Amino acid sequence: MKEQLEKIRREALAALEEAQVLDRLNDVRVTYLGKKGELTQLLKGLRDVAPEDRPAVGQLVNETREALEKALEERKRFLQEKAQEMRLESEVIDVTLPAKKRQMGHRHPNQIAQEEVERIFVGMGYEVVEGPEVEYDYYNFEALNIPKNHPARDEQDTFYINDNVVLRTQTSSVQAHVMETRKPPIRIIAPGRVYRSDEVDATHSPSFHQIEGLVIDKKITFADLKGTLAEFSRELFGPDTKVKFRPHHFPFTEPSAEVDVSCFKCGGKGCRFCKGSGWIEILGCGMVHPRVLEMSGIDPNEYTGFAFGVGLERIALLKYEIDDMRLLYENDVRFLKQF
Ligand code: 2U9
Repeated sequence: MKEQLEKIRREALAALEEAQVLDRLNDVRVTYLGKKGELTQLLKGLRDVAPEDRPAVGQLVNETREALEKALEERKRFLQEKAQEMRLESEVIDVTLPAKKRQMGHRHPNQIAQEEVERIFVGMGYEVVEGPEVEYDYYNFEALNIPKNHPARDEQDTFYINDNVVLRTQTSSVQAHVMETRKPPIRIIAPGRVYRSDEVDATHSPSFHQIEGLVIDKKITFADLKGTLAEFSRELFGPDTKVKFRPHHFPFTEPSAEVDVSCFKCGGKGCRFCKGSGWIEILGCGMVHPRVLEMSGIDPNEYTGFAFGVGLERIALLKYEIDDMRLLYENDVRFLKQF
């Protein structure tokens, strides 16, 4: 039995020595020290040993078990340390390597144009208001004096969600909400994305951006409108900019006008940029139609107001001399970072 014990001890120690990974150590423990392990089996044979020899043999078995357990623990610690060392070595960071270059983002030309227009009007005391892009037909059309049978309702122009809900075609819907919920004086601008069922080309897109403005108070006149938009044009295109108001028609304003600014490339003499005319069209405007005021619960005998609308893409294209609107939507960083 003594020899058997010696043999187990030798074999077990050799197996431990050979074990290179922690999992293997467990196999060795099960083989020699486990419930059905070799040492346990040997212990069962103790009953065949002469009673007088049992204490000595028993002690020998225990010594062997203790020795193996100790060796197992030591090997375990050794393998754990080795694994830790290997992990640290593989995870080492070379702090001397050059850092990855971080790509800086860039404001989109539309965003730059929007912030510029906002800055000018906020400077004149306007408040910036936003509203939903999915809108009730009522706020997008009816409240702006565009009833169901109006030609401006041409189905071609609008994305309908259902009979009563549309993707807004203008941010005027935001102003219609404000008029309904607030009392004058009102002085707001509403920037945002709008949708029209247009084919994509160099000057059209089914989704573009506007800023619309609305002022309502007692004694607001067309002179206030002219002064405000002339000041806006000078801020945006330079102090020598002249403005020209051409009569126009919008259902929500009366009278209505389109505004041209003197060409900021040639100063109004006429060049390729302004197609020889000396003028560039930039926005539409007018005095808020009395029926629009009435529909929102504002008395047109007491209050008057003016409104205007600017296409932001148009401003961005003009300011940066970009000749194709599609470039604004392709998200090519090489293009966008020029502005
Ligand atoms: C209310 C009443 C009237 C907003 C206005 C325009 C004229 C206009 C265009 C500019 C270029 C749309 O993006 S565009 O195609 N807009 O010409 N917008 S007056 O009139 C309003 C707004 C709100 C309650």
